[in-house]
Amino acid sequence: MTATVAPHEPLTTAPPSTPRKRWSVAEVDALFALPFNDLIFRAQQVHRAHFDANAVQRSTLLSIKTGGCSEDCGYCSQSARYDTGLEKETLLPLGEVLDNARAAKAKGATRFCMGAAWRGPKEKDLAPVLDMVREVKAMGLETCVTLGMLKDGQAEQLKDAGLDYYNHNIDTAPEFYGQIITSHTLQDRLDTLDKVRKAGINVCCGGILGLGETRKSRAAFIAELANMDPPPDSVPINNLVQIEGTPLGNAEAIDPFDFIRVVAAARITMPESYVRLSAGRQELGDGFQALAFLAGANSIFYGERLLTTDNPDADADDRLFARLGLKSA
Ligand code: SAM
Ligand code: DTB
Ligand code: SF4
Repeated sequence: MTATVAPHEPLTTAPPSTPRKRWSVAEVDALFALPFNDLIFRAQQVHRAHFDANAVQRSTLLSIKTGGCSEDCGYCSQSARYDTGLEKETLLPLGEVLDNARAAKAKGATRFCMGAAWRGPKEKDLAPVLDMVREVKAMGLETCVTLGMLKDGQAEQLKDAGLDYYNHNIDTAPEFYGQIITSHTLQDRLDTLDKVRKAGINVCCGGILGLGETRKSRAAFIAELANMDPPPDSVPINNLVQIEGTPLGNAEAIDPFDFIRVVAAARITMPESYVRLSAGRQELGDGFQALAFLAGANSIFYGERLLTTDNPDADADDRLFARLGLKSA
């Protein structure tokens, strides 16, 4: 006699997993409509349920290949299409990268992020970057690179070299993307993110505010990130650094309270992700940075330079951390 299994009988004893909440654009927009204090309170509650509220992770950035990029991202100093006065450089030698990584570690950074102004790496470009990843990892730092779009197999090579994070931003709302960038599509970016995730590398993905986007577009941008399955491990929120010579060189700056609202919405919708207060921190000043930490930001770029623009000095950040009682994550 053959045993029969009832069709409804569960195949395993594991409890059914609860599906993750999907965020509609309207729901994120409703967060933006809350009174500021109510929104910050909600963000703090979520933050404290998932993280040490006084710990902030620090990553140091280095531009390993500056300028001359083929892409037309309307905010970027490194696009070859705009005259921003930036000199195109070749890939930095390994020794110089390692000197920078060593200094970043000595200063207290726990992750070292290497950025290249490429549409994506060619095979010959990737080999020296793999050496950088291997050697930086061997120093006891977490590794991150941002190299543009990846071809099949490249993410696996990076993973094998010891890469912990790949940064690749969706930058803005799906419906607004084509007004900022035309040389590649949002789908191209999503395809690379998929390759990164499948290779077992942590995803760092966020975007920029202050591009002239509407409040609704900000909501759509956050919903797009939050509905990724899983959401990015790290979510950089950049405040546009206006670069003379780019199409967005004269863009109207975002109201800093609205910037903080987006940080809070990122925290509420992506409770387990690190939310990074990224470019434009200098311009925010100490008070708004403190508000961003209160709203759930728990990561920063640390060190006097971003890629091509200035960031607060590490010593100034140390003083701010001391004044706020913040510690390293
Ligand atoms: N080429 C690679 C790419 O596009 O992914 C890596 C470098 S690119 C400069 C990384 C990110 O920096 C962009 O996606 C954007 O979010 C941010 N970024 C670039 N220029 C910026 C600016 N002027 N202000 C704020 N963020 C900026
Ligand atoms: C991210 O989201 N912000 C960083 C990092 N990822 C690579 C870059 C910010 C660049 C700011 C403008 C500049 O310095 O060129
Ligand atoms: Fe190139 Fe990246 Fe700048 Fe776009 S954001 S122009 S892809 S370096």
